[in-house]
Amino acid sequence: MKKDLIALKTRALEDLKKINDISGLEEFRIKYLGKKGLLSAFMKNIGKLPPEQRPEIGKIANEIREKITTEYEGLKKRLQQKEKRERFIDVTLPGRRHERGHIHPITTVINEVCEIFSKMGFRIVTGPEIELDYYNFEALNIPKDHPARDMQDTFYITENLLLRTHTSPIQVRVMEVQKPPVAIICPGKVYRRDSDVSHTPMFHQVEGLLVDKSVTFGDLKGVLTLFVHKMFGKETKVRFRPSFFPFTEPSAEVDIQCVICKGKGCRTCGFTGWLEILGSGMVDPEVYKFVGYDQEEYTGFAFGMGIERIAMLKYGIEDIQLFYKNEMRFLGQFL
Ligand code: 2NM
Repeated sequence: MKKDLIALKTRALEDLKKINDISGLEEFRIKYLGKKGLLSAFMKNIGKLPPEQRPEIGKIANEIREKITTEYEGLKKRLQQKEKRERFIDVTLPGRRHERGHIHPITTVINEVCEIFSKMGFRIVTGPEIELDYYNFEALNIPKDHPARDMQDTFYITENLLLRTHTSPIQVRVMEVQKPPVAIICPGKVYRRDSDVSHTPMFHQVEGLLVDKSVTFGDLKGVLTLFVHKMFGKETKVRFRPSFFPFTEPSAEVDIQCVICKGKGCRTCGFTGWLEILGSGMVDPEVYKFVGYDQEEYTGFAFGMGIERIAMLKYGIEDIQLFYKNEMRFLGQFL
């Protein structure tokens, strides 16, 4: 009996050590100290002992109950204090800072380009990113077997529906419903199926179109030279280099003197001293057939540029992927 009591005490104190919350402690109380608990069961059995043993065993039992109760109360107090500490809110702690939002550098460059052309009288027009094959290719004189239509470049949704690969379809849509004079500037997202270190599957373009009576290649050169001077500074040298697009004839690519090495030759300009910044040309009369313009009455020029490229040159950024990683240490430089 005495041995059993000592064993019970040891077991109780061991159990108590393992308890780390109030609900565990309540289980302990019921098991050992409760009315139907182990200690009460012992106490009831004392009456069955021979009378000469009762006082000694009774005394030990009482001492053990007191010891367990004291330990139980002590742990209860400590656990209650711990819970209180965990609920406590320190109102003097500084709040968590939230970054203030700002305009993305690509948006800033789009806005700058659009403002320059706005001031020259161009109207800003946007259009759908999901386009018909007809507006993205057909009406732009890009034939069915042209490499630009290849599955490798275009995200097709169905046979006739695709993600636009340039913003020119906006211009076709405008020409369909508005007769000249037309002077529009069309910013937006475009999609192409190439992604490697120097390409992203989505990027931004701004394209422009001006059609009227007697618009010349001289007008194209004048407008685009003015744009370059406003965008990169009046001292920036410009050159027009013959090129080819299915929707313009003649076509020209516009280069500026390298903004990094000032024309001396460096890694950025491939040691040519020049950087290509946009494509342009006189709108091919074939395009006018699709929109119902009289080729004898009207001429016009169009141009297009990739905004990421302009932004990289303007800010000296080497990695195009940085625009889309949402790293605040990068984006935070353009507040
Ligand atoms: C470019 C380069 C040259 C262009 C042509 C047209 C349209 F609709 F008038 F035919 N829009 N955009 C064009 C011309 C775009 O981007 C490099």
